[in-house]
Amino acid sequence: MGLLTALEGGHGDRGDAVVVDGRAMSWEELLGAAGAVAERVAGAPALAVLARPTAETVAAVVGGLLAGVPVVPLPPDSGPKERSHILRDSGAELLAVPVGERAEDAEAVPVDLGARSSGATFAEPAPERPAFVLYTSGTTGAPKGAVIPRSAVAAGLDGLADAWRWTADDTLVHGLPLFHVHGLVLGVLGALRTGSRLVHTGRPTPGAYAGARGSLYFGVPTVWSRLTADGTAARALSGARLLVSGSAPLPVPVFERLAELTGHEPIERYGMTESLITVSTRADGERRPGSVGLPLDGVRTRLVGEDGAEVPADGESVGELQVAGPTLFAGYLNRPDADAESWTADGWFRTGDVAVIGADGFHRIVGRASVDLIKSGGYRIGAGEVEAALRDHPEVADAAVVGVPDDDLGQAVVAYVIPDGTVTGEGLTAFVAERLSVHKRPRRVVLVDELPRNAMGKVLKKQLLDRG
Ligand code: MLC
Ligand code: AMP
Repeated sequence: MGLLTALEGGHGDRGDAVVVDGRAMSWEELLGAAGAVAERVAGAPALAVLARPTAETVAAVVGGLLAGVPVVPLPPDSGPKERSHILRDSGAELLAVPVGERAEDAEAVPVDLGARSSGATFAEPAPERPAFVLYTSGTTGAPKGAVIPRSAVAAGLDGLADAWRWTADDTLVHGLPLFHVHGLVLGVLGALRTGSRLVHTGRPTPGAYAGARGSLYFGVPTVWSRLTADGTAARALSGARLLVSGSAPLPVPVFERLAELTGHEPIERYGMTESLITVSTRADGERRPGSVGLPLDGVRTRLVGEDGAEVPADGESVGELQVAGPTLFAGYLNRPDADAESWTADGWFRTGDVAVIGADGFHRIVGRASVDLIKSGGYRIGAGEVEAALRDHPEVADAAVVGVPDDDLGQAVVAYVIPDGTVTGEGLTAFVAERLSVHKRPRRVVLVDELPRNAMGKVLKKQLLDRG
């Protein structure tokens, strides 16, 4: 059986199995449109998909997966610098776009929701074949392509179905972007594998969540925190079965307020692009504020100290979280250097997150090893990539970017810039937004005469963070 077991299993008679931003499709329609894409792209080395939150995006992704062609989601707002990097690095010459749209830098594959496949069938690709190449930020440089095997997607989704008792009886609701693990792998493929109905709300606003009448809701902490600020919308979720938070730490007050307003203690789960979801609290278990719970079925975790020795799971000792198991990616595309840094000699993946594990196995994420990976609204943003974009400006002498604690976004991107001319903060924000995805632009630019540095010349980001 294929990756999208329920979809391919032919439960085709539900008229609104997938609703994206108001556009409803039955599974039969989805399979028809996706089948036409699959016939068009079969044999290609990769298929980039312009990943707007639309039904066309879902059909294009499913088409690539049916044909066994690795799918490369392209953030729809990525500026030319980021976009050309993703297309070039992934080797994707085809770009799926809604029918009638053109693509200037790739061969357009038109996605037509009215199309029907000619009925060609495709052999199920080998489990080790890549399902996706997902571009994700490191601390420096351009985003890296994480190669995600089909077997990892299958294992990850089955682990979550088990932990969350996620079945075809659920209606999944979310409004997250369709180019990351959360919104795309869990939020679309999870529904098509378990057979649950999917309602994608276009944007993850409190009003849209309240109106969607789902049983299972996904959100990043910013979404949950904004929902709790709207008591009426939050109370509308009291009829749901499960609220799930992830992609960044859920503040304890938001957990508590959500429980108070909806009657549901949220599930918190932890993961990464590279590992998919590895740790979660369970539908039938304790949901502890500030804790991400237990490893999913088949996943192994350990904590390692700075000296390389394993740290005890005693609820107090802190170490870098390392993970192993069937949900892990195969490596970074074209980046043996990044692979060498990320994998240990004995085959564990170094998450870069710092954690504590209790004697009862519960995991608590306490921070990140590097200040240069920022999480803002659940988006992962590399300080180095934003700094490089700022330095491309002719009137910037130097720049340092930090993630400042922020009640709404978790962290906000703040840039300290030494100007070399008359440039303004606003001008620089717009300059970054034109080059990279818009969520990477600084929320605030502080113009300074110099940056604090240590004797080696390295910028002291801790000092910048202390300035706020
Ligand atoms: C934003 N705006 C700015 C700005 N930044 N304007 C000027 N300067 C800036 N620096 C604008 C926006 O364009 C928007 O305008 C308005 O301000 C509000 O922006 P916002 O505060 O960013 O809110 P919003 O756009 O609503 O975004 C919040 C959010 C979003 C939570 C919806 O951050 C989001 O979708 N996050 C999800 C990220 C995600 O899915 N991560 C998963 C990674 S996978 P306008 O005009 O548009 O209103 C992963 C693995 C795992 O992590 O574990 O899941
Ligand atoms: P990404 O690659 O965008 O998927 O981001 C992965 C990172 O998000 C992880 O390395 C963590 O730092 C962070 N993250 C995801 N889920 C959680 C969570 N529940 N609590 C804390 N951090 C999280």
